[in-house]
Amino acid sequence: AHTSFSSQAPGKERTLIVVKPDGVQRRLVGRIIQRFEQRGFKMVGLKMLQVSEDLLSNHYRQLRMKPFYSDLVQYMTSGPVVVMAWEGHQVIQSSRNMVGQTNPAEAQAGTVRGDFSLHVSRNVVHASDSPEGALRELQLWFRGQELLDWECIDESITCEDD
Ligand code: IDP
Repeated sequence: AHTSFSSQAPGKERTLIVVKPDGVQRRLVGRIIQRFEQRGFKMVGLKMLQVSEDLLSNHYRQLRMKPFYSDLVQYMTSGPVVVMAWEGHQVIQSSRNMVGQTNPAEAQAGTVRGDFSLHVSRNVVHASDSPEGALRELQLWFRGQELLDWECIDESITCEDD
């Protein structure tokens, strides 16, 4: 195994998914992982941690001026989170679709937020929103050695080489 945060290779796109403290408290981690596995994506990194305010202020640096920012920091540091890196064909866009709209009231049924949450300030999960965001966030949350390159035996069946 060797390190890589992103790759230009087709089918090798990577994204960051975080189960937020409410998702961990409510024991939703397994069900969220299951959705990504069943879709056909490959887990390439996984850990549980207590987020520092430093990491969070970097992660959410575009939101520092928002009125809800201090509540967001309190929420995100209220307990452990589970951080994952997932790889696969167009995983960044697909996982945004699987996670649903930021406000659970607007999230479609069938999405994580649409199925498991009610309120925008307790929306269970984070997913990177763009290739630039995914690269930046994977580098922020993981060390290179924590991301693994491995072959999954069904890859040639779930995804044709582009
Ligand atoms: P995203 O998580 O869907 O990418 P962002 O706009 O980047 O949405 O917001 C980051 C997080 O900040 C949201 O997931 C949510 O936890 C929180 N947040 C966003 N808007 C509000 C709000 O209006 N009130 C409270 N919390 C919010």
